[in-house]
Amino acid sequence: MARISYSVGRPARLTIQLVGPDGQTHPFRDDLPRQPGSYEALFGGVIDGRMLPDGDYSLRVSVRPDDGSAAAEAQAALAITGGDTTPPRLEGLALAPDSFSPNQDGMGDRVKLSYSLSEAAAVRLWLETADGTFIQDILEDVSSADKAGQVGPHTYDFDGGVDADSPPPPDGDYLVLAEARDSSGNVTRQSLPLAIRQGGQPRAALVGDVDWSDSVVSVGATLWFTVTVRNVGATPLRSFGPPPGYVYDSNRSFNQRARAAPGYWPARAGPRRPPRPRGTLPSPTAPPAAGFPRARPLSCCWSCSP
Ligand SMILES: [Ca+2]
Repeated sequence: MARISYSVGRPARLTIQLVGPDGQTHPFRDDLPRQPGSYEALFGGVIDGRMLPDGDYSLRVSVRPDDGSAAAEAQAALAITGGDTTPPRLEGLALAPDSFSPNQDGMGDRVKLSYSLSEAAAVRLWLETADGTFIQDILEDVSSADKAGQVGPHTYDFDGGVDADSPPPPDGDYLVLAEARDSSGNVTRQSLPLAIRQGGQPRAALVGDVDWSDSVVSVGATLWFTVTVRNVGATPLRSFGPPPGYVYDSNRSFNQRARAAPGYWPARAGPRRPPRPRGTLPSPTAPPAAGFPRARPLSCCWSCSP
């Protein structure tokens, strides 16, 4: 690490450059404002995320006073030897899928990111808009590696923050930025597009009371109940489990049924079922009572309800 010390006698603009053996100029500080005083700058050989090649350089410090008086310049020789010019690589950086719907409805709620790091480096992933506005960091799946930043494979599981009960970023087109910085200061940055569609926090509310068929159930009889759920959020909700009208018995539970027939089933919020006289429970396969809506096809979800 080279320490560059200088003093400025009056308000001025400062520029520090390194001129290489090939005559190429590398700006280290470019026309920065400086008030009178003493300054130090530490230079590790890296400019714009890349270590300069080994060689004999000319360090040029120049100031341009704000009052328009004559500019001043000082030079010093600076040799770079044994520099690490190899940047870290995020090999196979991939994102799947490239469009998702972080809304906890069980479909397309997550994105997997993966890469293999070529050398130990500090790695950071984040989401930003197309115009470069930072949105949020994407944290590594701790189970994917013994230690962050080590050589080898790494995976990330991104849910937009919904699992932590935070609102996901608004629907739109984004970029996932991945940056790796090795101990020498070499930086690699890559980006991948990521779209968010129908993101949001699921919000449901029960409408009215649960409508029980009876308050007493004799042995072998069936207890019916009807509950109306309304989507009070801004994103689709999806139910899962057996379809409306499914009859459990003492040998079956919700979880067992869900395993036997995995998938998503429709539910519909609608007019409440009219009161049924006691002792007239319908067969599970009987048509719905008048005024009670039939189940919709499987392509429907709660948010489709009027
Ligand atoms: Ca989803």
